Amino acid sequence: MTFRQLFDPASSTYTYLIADDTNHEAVLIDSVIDQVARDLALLRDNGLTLRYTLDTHVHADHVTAAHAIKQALAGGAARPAGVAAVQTAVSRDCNAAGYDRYLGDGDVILFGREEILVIATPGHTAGSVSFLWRDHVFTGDALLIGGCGRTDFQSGSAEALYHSITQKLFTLDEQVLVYPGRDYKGRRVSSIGEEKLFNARLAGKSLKEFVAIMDSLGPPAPARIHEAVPVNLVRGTELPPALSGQVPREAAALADLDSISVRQFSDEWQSPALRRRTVLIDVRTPAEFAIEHVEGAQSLPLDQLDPAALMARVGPAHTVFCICQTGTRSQLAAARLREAGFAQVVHVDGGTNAWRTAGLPLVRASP
Ligand SMILES: N[C@@H](CCC(=O)N[C@@H](CS)C(=O)NCC(=O)O)C(=O)O
Ligand SMILES: [Fe+2]
Repeated sequence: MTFRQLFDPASSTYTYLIADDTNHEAVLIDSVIDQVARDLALLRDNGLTLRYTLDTHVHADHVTAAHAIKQALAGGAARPAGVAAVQTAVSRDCNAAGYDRYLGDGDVILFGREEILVIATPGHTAGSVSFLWRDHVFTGDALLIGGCGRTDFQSGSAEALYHSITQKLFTLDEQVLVYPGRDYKGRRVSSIGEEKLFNARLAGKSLKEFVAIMDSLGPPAPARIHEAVPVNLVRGTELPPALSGQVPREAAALADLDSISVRQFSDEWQSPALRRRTVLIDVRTPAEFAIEHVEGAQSLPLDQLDPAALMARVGPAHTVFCICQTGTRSQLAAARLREAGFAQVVHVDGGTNAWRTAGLPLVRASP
């Protein structure tokens, strides 16, 4: 077995390489775009065949190298018959486009004779997962050494993170080694037992205390967030030329988006006066919309969103509310609409999932 913990100094994030000894198949976890050359050299020098690039979540501070590495390897020597291509994989709850495989809790990733179990650990982002391999758990930005990821963007939730850590990660054997997605102090590895005892945010803390700690943080946004999130959501760096020109402008618009909680929006949405000067667009796929949606929402899937057509229909003075499943796609849609000249665009934080969790009514397809 080959195992490497690799560091990207610019983002202070870790990438992990695991390879099986029997057939030399490998996986990379949380690769970083600035380190593609390093990772490709490591694979080549160790005679490894990459099977998967796994992302623990949609990163906010760096661009994933998943798609670029896949592209680089596809351009290399022809694969021997029977050797599978690299697959990019991320949780389906990230709502990121362009991956080959969308993961859910309990899924298993196979390479050589090794296996990795996917554990959904939402909270830092709604789509964050951890990967359990042998006695190693790769926790991304959910559980960090002595701390945890922030919960103030990307549909993060302190409550969800508390449950993910205390009810899922902390129920693993105390000997399991914790390999985090980042560390700013050079710490490389911890264990479940150590984190249960010493983690400053979680050890001995109630949910209420943890939420109060997370609410008090107010950290500045990651320096690269407005580049990283839109790019990671839309296909790493493999953006089609038509879209790549748009990303920086969308990213700028993402910087000052307005958001509204599901409860507040549901209250305001009752008002007929508000509805006359407002439109609620649901940017999920028609299939998702058909299953359940907020009453009065109009289905306008993100990949068909034409801001100019919407403006011609409703006028630039209309307030546009955007909703999706978790609050990720709605931010992208809102940024595009802002960029196109709508004066007031608001995305509904947490999307239809948060709406349902809050016990608010949804229009459902009849069984
Ligand atoms: N200074 C960093 C901050 C990055 C940041 O906020 N990272 C998020 C994860 S995407 C986090 O939760 N960091 C944990 C921490 O700061 O303790 C940057 O600008 O990139
Ligand atoms: Fe993160």
